[in-house]
Amino acid sequence: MDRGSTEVAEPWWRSGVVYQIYPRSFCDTDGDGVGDLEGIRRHLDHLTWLGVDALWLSPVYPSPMADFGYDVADYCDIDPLFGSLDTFDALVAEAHRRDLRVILDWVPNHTSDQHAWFREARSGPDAARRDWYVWRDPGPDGGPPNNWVAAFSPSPAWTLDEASGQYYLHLFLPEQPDLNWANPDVRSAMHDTLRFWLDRGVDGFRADVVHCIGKAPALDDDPPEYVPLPHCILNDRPETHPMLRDLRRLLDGYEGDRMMVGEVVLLDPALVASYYGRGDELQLAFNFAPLHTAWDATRWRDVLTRTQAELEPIGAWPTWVLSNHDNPRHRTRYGSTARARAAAVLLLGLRGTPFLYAGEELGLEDAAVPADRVVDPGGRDGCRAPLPWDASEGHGWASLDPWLPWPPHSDRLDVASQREDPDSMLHLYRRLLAVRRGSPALVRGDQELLDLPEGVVGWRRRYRDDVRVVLVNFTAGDVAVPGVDGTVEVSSCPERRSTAAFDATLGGDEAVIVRAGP
Ligand code: TEU
Repeated sequence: MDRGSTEVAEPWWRSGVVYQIYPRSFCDTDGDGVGDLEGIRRHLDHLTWLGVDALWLSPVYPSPMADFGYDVADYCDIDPLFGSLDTFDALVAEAHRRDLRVILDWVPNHTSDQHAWFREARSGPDAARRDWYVWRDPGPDGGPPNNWVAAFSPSPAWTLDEASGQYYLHLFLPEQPDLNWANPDVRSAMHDTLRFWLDRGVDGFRADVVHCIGKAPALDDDPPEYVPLPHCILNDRPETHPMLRDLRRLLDGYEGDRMMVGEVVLLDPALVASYYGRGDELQLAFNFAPLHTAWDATRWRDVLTRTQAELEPIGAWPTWVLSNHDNPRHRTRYGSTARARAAAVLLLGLRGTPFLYAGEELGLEDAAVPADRVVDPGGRDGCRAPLPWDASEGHGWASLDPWLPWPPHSDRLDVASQREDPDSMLHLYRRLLAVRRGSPALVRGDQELLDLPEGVVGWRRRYRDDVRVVLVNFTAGDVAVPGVDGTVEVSSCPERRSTAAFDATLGGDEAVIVRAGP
């Protein structure tokens, strides 16, 4: 049988690896201390050398930056801080020339309070776009209309508009009023914003807190035992699903596998699973339970088991992410380079689409941000520290004074220094990405969790006759792992020679990919 002819090509968002760029922190070329689109364009070679398939840009739209771009003032333009539509087009064209897909962050749940829509809505109860946002009269005690709590600080998700005496809803900052997706004009205007970028050639979107767009019509109180959890991590409504089906139809109307990965901040894989619909809602949804799982074999086995049990039966393709711009980096959370290296093997050995966060391939830790340099209302500055490109004082940035302090050890964890060192974290990621790309089992194979000694989690990936076993030792000491035969294709441990037969022992905090068979 000619196997080649029976292969069905996987869409890129299933077979590929996505690299998240936080544009403010990637590379500054104009000397204002903030990264820009030109800085991304100049470093596309880093991404192709590394071997990722797509880049996701955190928001680059015009914004007052109350939430560093997640407060969008205009969905159809680029903030001058980052460049222009022309520099954006040039970036997409160059990325595509290198076979890199580009996905944009799309922020559907809320706009900036400086968006023209909200300025108009706020002008009075009779404003044409009043109902584009969520307004309510005060509650019976004159306070907020319900008990919902905003993110970032335990304060009400409502702000009183003195002029009209009504409150408006914001699940995040008061500068981020929630759009009213129950209004068909809002849905249609937001669909237009997607078309604007799809027509420009972007390959898809990461949809910010997309599980929040549908809200209970009565805006009922959250159960008192959940307060003061922010409402954004509780909102899980049937109203959202038809909205997602509309978005899916819109994307499917375009050529070329356009996709949407939804940020679903519900920490239970069973809840996340529902956002894939019956294959007619999100193509991908983030699953953050693993990101919040400590370096512990029992907990990891549990979260892998639950994820597989929820997603596999419905044919939903998983996603894996250990770091992003909202959480301490996993190098910082896990506390050692050895663990961060093992985590890289784990992340790239799982069935599903991995998302890397710029700088994790360097093993960066969070920056220590002194009190007088804190800028984020959500306390997330540490993981947003700038990326060091070389060991010089300015680390390849056009300004010596970037908007946040450098992360620790920037003069040895920089890209240029690590490229010189074959044992570096950077080379480990590159090797893992190459090994993954070269193995149908790792890209598209099934996944079976193995019964292994305490402290070790592992799984077998298989596609036809291609087989890999991934083993992760979550303990600090050696563990014997009998019964896995084959050659070590990659190890997190620089001391272990790859291409050697697996000797049935894992070192402390070591992870390996074993290629089964001789
Ligand atoms: O984040 C959603 C969200 O709820 C969080 O991850 C949030 O950062 C965390 O709960 C704070 O502890 C998304 C974006 O990723 C984030 O950067 C934005 O601030 C937020 O939405 C609002 O748009």
